[in-house]
Amino acid sequence: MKEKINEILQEVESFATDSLDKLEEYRIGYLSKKGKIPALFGDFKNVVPEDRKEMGQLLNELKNKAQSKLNLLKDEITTKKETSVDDDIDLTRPVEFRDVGTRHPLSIVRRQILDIFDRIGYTVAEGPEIENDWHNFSALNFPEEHPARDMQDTFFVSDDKTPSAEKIALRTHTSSVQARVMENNKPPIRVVAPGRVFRNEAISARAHCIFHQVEGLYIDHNVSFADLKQTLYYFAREFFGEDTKVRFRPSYFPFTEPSAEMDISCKICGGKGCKICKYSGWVEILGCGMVDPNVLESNNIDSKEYTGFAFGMGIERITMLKYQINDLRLFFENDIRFLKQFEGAF
Ligand code: 2NM
Repeated sequence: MKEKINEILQEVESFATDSLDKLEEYRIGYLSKKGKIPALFGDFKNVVPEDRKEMGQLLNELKNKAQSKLNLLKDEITTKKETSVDDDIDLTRPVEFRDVGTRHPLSIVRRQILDIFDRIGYTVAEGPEIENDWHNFSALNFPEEHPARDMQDTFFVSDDKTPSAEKIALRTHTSSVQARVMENNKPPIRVVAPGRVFRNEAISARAHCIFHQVEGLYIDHNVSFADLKQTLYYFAREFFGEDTKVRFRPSYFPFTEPSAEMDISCKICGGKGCKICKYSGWVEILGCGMVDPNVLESNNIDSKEYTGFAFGMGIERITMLKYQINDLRLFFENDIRFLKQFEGAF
């Protein structure tokens, strides 16, 4: 009996396969009801009582070893199958880049704008998105009762219960950056300030509570309205094309006097009139004006010695005009089908 057990034990221990069929043969041969091991259990009744304890132990050991071998091989074979590489796959095939994003159209246009102003000597200035009342409003000649200072229009970070004496809000324009530039630099000043701004508005196809601006500021001796017009005419032609016409209409902003809005001839219909320009042949692209002497004085610049002009434009707005995008919300969704259309743009 003992010899028989050792013989089968050796067979079990030396058994190896990577085929499930062979493994099934092994199971039937050793472990099934008619297999060799149960047969040995059948012979157990013939063992003399003195040997029964030892034989019982050996038999149980054999049965356990055979069973765990079965389990082990089964595991090995099935996991190998799952992770094995199919010979039909061509490993040398180049990787296909699918659904990769692109540079965002707003980033593309921001860069184009900054580039155009860089060529005529403007540097880029940046500042905080969370701003105090002074830089966002007071230094820019916004009167104490101006509606922009209202809860309805501005997102306030501080409230009556905030321990700080300062009123803190999300900047509503990047003019706050210009205020900081004036505060810290002597003229001549020539800067553009790109950035995110925040206004408490309901989101629609035409408005969003977060959008992007580029504002410009030029301060020096003898800066005139003619300088402003020529600079912005240069910008319009560079950005929208050489055949672009411009016109200025009087307007109002707290920080400039006089103030104006600049229109360009409609790029869609060439000025003949269409839905985009509301059949006027013109579309508004920016606001501008001569910096109000109060603004210069608030920022320690002598308004008798210096004059300046400033302008501001919404990046979303002029991107929509340039690429004929009709819904502002597309800029915030990052839908790959939208972004793909700007592939290759810089
Ligand atoms: C605009 C329109 C007109 C502007 C004014 C200033 C500053 F800081 F100099 F006072 N920065 N930007 C300005 C002027 C902005 O945006 C529609």
